[in-house]
Amino acid sequence: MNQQNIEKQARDVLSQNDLGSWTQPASGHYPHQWLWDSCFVAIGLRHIDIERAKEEIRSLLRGQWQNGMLPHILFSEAEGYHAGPWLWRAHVSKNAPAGLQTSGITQPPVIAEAAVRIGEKLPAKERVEWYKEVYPAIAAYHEWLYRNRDPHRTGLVAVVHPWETGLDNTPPWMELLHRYKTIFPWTFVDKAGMTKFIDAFRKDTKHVPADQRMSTRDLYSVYRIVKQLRRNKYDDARIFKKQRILLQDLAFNCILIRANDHLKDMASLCNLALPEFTARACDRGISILEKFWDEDSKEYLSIDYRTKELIHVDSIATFLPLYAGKLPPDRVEELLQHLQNPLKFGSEYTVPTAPVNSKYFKPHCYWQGPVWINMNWLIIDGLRRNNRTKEADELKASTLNLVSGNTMNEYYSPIDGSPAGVSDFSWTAALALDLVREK
Ligand code: 2M8
Repeated sequence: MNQQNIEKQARDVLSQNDLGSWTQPASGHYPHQWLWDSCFVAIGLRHIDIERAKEEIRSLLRGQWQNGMLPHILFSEAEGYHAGPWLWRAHVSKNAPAGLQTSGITQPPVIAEAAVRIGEKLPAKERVEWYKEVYPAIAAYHEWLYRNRDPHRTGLVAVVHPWETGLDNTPPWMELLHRYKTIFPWTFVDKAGMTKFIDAFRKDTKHVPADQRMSTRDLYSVYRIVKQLRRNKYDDARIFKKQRILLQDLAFNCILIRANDHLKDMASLCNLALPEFTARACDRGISILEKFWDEDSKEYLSIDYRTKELIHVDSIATFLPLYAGKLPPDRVEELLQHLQNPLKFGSEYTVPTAPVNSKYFKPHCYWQGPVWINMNWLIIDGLRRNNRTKEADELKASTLNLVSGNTMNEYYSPIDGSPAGVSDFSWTAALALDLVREK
């Protein structure tokens, strides 16, 4: 592995995608600002330009809604993106910000992690100033999540759209989606040979081959959920009353639990109080993850909010409890068995986003198989904090090898390591850089 080569490539990709105070995930295909992408970008940028890394976070906060939500996309003027402002029409909500177009949903709450990683690089006095600057907005965001997305106070938050998980077509979500019939007459469309005609309207497959993305049918179901959210004016109380599909997503909750720890550290350093619901979540810590544990398969799984049942479809999310906090050693062992099992997640290039024996597995299809660098980064961090240094080092080395022999792509095949998705992808660059610089 050539660390200098990685660093050079990473800097080039980041500067190419830098639009002044924020970074697009990739030019052409993703010309707007995404919530968790910018957080990962800031984690990498802190090594080359700490002030610019702060700007990346500040620019995300421009989009905060009045109720505390941080939207998953902040739109620029660029056109051509398949789910642009016209789809969301976020202004139907009284909470949407003025003077800026955003989506109406959120994404995994990595922002406290990014703020703290930047803070670690600052001298003590500046660190306190930095935390004081961003803490109120991030605390309001966590509080919104617990207040609005956990109406029955279960301790777990629910997501209202697959894009909120960041793992767009992750198997558990698609499983839920397929359980319900759509009104659209797909069977007729298929039989009449009209699918190709409908495919032609897709904008999301302009820069990547269609077989690397969701099926047209799934994509239209996903758009339909946006339409429902819009009709409910992005009002969580209405959405929780009416919407059929809601998911207590494992990955999202693990990231939030880790983020709560970071928020707590920021608060204590600045002598600030945690808001009510977030403080309660901090006290509960990772004990709440027991709800996700399936004793039969010895895996963590997501929960269908409506039926309260585990969804028996596994995905890479099963490893994110390692990132959430310190697990009992026997649990860590169980997870490592899955990680190293060649029939599941122990593919030639790890970690696949769906196990190779899953009915959903496709080596090049988005979040149903390919290796994504942000997922590896979270798992490496989790392994370290669970005292599995050897396994963390191995995964770090294989991740950097994958990137260094290739271009910085959106994702890679777990079978042969070939790069796929869009090229020159920002978080691949930023997190590879962070892994290279990790002490
Ligand atoms: C992908 O998601 C967007 C919708 O948000 C899309 O498919 O158009 C996902 O990979 C998501 O995790 C990521 O944040 C976004 C931008 O990179 O692209």
